[in-house]
Amino acid sequence: MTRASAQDWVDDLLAGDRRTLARLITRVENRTPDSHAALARLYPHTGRAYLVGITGAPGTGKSTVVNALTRTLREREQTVGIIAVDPTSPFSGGAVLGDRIRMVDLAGDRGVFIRSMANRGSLGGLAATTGDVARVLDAAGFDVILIETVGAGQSEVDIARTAYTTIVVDAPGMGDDVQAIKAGILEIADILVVNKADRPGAENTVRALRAMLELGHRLRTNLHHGELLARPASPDASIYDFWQVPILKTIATEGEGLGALADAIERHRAYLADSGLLVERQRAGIEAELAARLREALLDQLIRQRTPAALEELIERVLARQLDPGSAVRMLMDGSA
Ligand SMILES: Nc1nc2c(ncn2[C@@H]2O[C@H](COP(=O)(O)OP(=O)(O)OP(=O)(O)O)[C@@H](O)[C@H]2O)c(=O)[nH]1
Ligand SMILES: [Mg+2]
Repeated sequence: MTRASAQDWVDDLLAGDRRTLARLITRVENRTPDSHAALARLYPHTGRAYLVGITGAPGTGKSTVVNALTRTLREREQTVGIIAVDPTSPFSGGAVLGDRIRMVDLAGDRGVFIRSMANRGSLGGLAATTGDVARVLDAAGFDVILIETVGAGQSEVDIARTAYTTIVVDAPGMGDDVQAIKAGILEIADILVVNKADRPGAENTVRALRAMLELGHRLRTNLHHGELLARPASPDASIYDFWQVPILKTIATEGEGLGALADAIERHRAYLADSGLLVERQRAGIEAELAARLREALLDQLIRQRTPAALEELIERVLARQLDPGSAVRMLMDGSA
């Protein structure tokens, strides 16, 4: 893609061409050097879409919730872009086919675009790529972008966090009362969903989640008081922290409870906009993204400047206790290694 053709691609994308959309996403996903020009050109056309993250333990029904929520949003005349970040299979190294099969019934609708992304290798890179794919969908004019990740680790939680509203999905009968707690993702939930409410134990899951929320809220309140006492003049955004995380029950396979979920997303969106927190979240997101990209670029650059043998030698010296890891890094930085 030359600079001129990057402009053509972006023009076609803005004009609503679906083939261009799919091809551009593939290039962005593969991080081809020429996709950077297209991303730079389409960036001024982004910032209109509303980003919603859906995360939770494996098998809680995230994809089914995304599917059913998409139907509800379509009934409300909103267009929906979906990014499903699949866990890497240690065997195939590819995307989980099941997601595509379950979501295929949405595929005929021009107001919906679904992209499955395999999580190959670096998760830090995946977070950046997911953000870029979301920007392509944003520029293409989708009203809402749903990003599904398995809440299995910090990096995947970070991906969900790039969204403005984060939904954490739990379900009864997952072998543990509250699966979400184990992954430490409760803190990032703006909305909690107990899916599979048709199953026994749904009420217990709701109760357990409510107890965890109340405990977390008390801890946070104490912390805020501590901060406020220490820095009374600080215009801390936490004074706006009065969003009550709703716990909603859904039966995604039956499409039940999805209207209430769509309403909750709308309420949270209004809350973020009115409190000024939306801009805060966006600014924090940009800061985190710049830091992550810089870290990756610098690491890349430093490693590319050296031969594998030189790095190997450095590792051997650290292993032999001739050099400590901190000094090894300083030598890499100042070029003496
Ligand atoms: N009984 C019942 N089953 C459901 C419900 N929602 C989803 N399921 C089933 O739960 C299983 C897992 O659903 P998925 O939507 O693939 O779950 P997921 O969280 O996306 O799974 P991963 O992406 O693999 O982590 C499927 O067999 C669904 O049919 C529900 O509300 N009730
Ligand atoms: Mg899924």
